[in-house]
Amino acid sequence: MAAKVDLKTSIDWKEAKAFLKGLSDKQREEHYFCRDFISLKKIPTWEDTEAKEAAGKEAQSRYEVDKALNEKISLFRGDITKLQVDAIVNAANSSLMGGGGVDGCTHRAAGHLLKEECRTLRRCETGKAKITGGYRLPAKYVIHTVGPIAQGDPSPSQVQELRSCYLNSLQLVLDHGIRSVAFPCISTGVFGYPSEAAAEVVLETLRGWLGEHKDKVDRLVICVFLEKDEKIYRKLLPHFFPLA
Ligand code: AR6
Repeated sequence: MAAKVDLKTSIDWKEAKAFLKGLSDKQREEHYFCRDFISLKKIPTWEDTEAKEAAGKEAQSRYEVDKALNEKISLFRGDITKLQVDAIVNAANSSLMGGGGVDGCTHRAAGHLLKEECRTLRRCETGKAKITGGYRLPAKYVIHTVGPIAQGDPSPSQVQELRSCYLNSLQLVLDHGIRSVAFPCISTGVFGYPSEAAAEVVLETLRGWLGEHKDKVDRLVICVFLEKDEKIYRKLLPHFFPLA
């Protein structure tokens, strides 16, 4: 067994990554940045959501009811860095060297080794995605994607770039055998993409992708941070993931 590595003081991200890979899920918990992490079991699926009663009885859905898909999607409001899922997605900038918003939170929580690994990835273009370890996060991986900067009405190419952020992240999910992944509301903070327009793109993209790949994942979590985003998703989800 590899010698124990202290993730707070280590300067070698490769060694730390190899060390974490050799640990069981239980053993990894000792290295998390927080104790109040939230396991996947504690995140209700859309099928089990307490909003079910109220959820869009009157909503005109564009899709058929599909219980299997409703069991694979969740809406969760809170800090994405606390989620014990296989991967969290980070709304990064093209330098991949950290910043504010969810990017700042992710780097603070994962610790300094995340930046060391990101440095080796060089840059990331808008709409593309790159993957690293999660280090001190409860998530094993971080998928870094760069959303479009859209102050005001997004152009057709910005819509496409936002869609690509989700699809390219999901491609990495498949490539790495990741079974659960949480997404923040990419581009809707500092990058200024209107929240409701973004949610439409996100839900259409996730519904389409899940329709094709549902057997390859256990859960896609939409992690909102702000109350206004929670309201938007509660309103729109029944249109894309109708409940019986
Ligand atoms: N957990 C979940 N969501 C969060 C968290 C958190 N801990 N913190 C913020 N959010 P933003 P962007 C939400 O600005 O618009 C950075 O400086 C937030 O409420 O983080 O893609 C990068 O380095 C919002 O809904 O990302 C880039 O330069 C969403 O995350 C730039 O910001 C996205 O807001 C990227 O801008």
